[in-house]
Amino acid sequence: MTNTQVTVLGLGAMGKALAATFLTGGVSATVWNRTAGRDAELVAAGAVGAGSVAEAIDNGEVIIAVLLDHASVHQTLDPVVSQLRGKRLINLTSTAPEESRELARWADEHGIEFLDGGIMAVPSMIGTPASSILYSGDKALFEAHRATLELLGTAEFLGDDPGLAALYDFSLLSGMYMMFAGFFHGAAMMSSAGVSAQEFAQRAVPWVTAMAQGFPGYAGAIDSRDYSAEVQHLEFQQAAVNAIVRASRDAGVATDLIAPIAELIDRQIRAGHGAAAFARTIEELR
Ligand code: FVH
Repeated sequence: MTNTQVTVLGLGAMGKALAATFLTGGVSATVWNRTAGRDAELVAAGAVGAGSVAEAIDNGEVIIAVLLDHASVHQTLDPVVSQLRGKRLINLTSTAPEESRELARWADEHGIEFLDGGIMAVPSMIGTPASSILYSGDKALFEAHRATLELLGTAEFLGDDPGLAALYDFSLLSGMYMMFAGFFHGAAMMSSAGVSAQEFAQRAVPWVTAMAQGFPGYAGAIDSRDYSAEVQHLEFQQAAVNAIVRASRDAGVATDLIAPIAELIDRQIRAGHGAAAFARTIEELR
């Protein structure tokens, strides 16, 4: 139990999960949502339901914004900026790194302490050991409220750059989206043979899990820029990916997802790197 007075702005699926977890952990929480009436369960569980953003901010020492996006954070906080002076603002809204940095500058200009966070969890995971939240920005703010933040999930401070947590968040999410899209592509191919997505998933989970073990090896090549390869060089990968493109077409599956990977490999080969390792395709991206 901590004695911090927390205010949660935004009672979507995530805001509700955060507020409920604070209450379960014995933290006093005031809650507010743009659309009225979404606080009923939380109020029944002990939260103070604020009738306005201004009232919600007045009640809180630490203000947590968990809104839709960067624009909604400004739409909510700009009108009450003078009241935020001297308060501590933690932004858990998914904002792009530059947007988090902009919020940090805005907060600084108005005398508001600011910490940004990236939630690496879905609402049902909040408050469980599977939940992790990455933070960056004001370290003193993080340390002062670490115990409260730990109620939500593992709390990790990454550095002073207020955009760093969001950069990690969005980089991890990019991997997630491409992984899911890869699964959809494979499932579409398998459906051409009447295999259900459920059946395909049974094989895809252990396969992708095993393949993820290759990340550290790729990372070593990327960090050192040593792309020498004894086997499975880019010309080998080109043949493999082109075969997947053909197999996709034969199965009547659109190549929108796989074709760009073939294109990255082709460009590297055209640039004279056919004997290099697959990891060299990162040079087409950065
Ligand atoms: N849900 C998840 O799995 C992910 C996990 C990782 C982090 N994200 C981010 O968390 C932010 C909130 O997500 P959410 O799941 O709570 O989202 P919704 O259920 O759609 O609720 C959105 C809330 O934002 C309010 N809102 C929207 N626009 C405005 C605005 N212009 N001014 C004030 N509030 C606004 C909305 O209010 P209302 O529509 O009920 O009036 C909801 O409270 C988000 O950044 C995720 O990317 C969640």
